[in-house]
Amino acid sequence: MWDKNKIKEVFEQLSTFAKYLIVGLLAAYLLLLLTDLLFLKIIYERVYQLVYNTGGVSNAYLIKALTMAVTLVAYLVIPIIAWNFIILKKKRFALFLALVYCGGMMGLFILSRPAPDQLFNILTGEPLYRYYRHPDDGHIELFPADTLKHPRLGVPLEKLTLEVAIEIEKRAKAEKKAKAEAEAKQREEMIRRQKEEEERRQKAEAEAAEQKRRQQSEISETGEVLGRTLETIPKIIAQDDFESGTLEGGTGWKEPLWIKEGYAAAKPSGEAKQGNYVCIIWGKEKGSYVMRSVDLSSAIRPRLQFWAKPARLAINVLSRYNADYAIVQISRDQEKWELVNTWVAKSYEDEIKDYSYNFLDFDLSSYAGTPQLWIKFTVFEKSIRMIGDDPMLYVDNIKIINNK
Ligand SMILES: [Ca+2]
Repeated sequence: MWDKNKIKEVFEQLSTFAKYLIVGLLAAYLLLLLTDLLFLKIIYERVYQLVYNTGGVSNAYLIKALTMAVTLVAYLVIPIIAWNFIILKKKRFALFLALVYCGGMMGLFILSRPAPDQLFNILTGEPLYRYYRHPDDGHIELFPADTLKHPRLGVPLEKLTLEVAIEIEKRAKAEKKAKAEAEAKQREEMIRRQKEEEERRQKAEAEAAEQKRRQQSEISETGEVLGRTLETIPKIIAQDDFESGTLEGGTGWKEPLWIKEGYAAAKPSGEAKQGNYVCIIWGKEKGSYVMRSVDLSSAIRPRLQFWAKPARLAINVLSRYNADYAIVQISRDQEKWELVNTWVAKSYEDEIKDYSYNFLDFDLSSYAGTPQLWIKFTVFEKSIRMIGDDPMLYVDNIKIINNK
């Protein structure tokens, strides 16, 4: 029944068909591979654009790495989705997928906003915005590319073009420049105002100082102020309270110590008027003294103030005109002396008399301007003593002050 030749012929025909089939299958497989590659490319590009648009990653290599990772995951997951969702139609899987999809879209919505200053899709060159040009001032307003009409005016929006984009850039630059100029001008204005304010303040201060100076000049009868303010003038010009326990203490004097003749010392004593030490001068016939000088060239109505008391002043038993005495003097030149105070014995009883301290407050106004004024405490022994101590003068807490 079966001709050998016929069988051979059919077999040959089948063989030819099989050849076409194999070639066809191969071609289909290649096509499938190509489609797969295209699919991969599309996913890659999409993901690249998304990653770039997030603006969070700016380095090109990082973007590529991230893109490749996401692409690979998408490439592997999409067939699983297709199999379970499209072919098997699993309901739970569909629900899960829908939820993931919604979440993913929300995430993408946030991530897919264009990077700052980005107007076009960097891969496709498609504009990311539509625009509206305001007819009054030519001002260009941008909206996301999926906004078709102006939200306030309702007019249709145009797709962004290269020309408009360049115009926007130019306008932005001009605005930036104008803003910088305005800010610089504002700064200059502020500096100028501060300067003016400072000048005004200085002028007011100078005027106030001048007024004060004038007032003080009026107060000062002798006119020693000469433009100085009272605050800068010290109250105390010189002082010594002898608490150093030596004749080298005190402040403000021209000399480092009290110049001494005869017997004198700063002594610890219960007789001190102030503190524990007092200056004691023991008299001798030609006079024992301490003296020191002070500069009054810039003093204002100066005063000499101190505490003093004599002790054991006696009268001469042979001459009623001779008696111990103590004096305080001042002088410009150590030749002409002005007497500040005198203590002199007047009776026999004076020798044993318990003298009390005197506070002496002597006006030195007529010596203001004197570059050197000497102050001298002297004790003379004029009595003839058989027994007992010399006459003495206690001096404590000497001050030369400005009487402002
Ligand atoms: Ca003292």
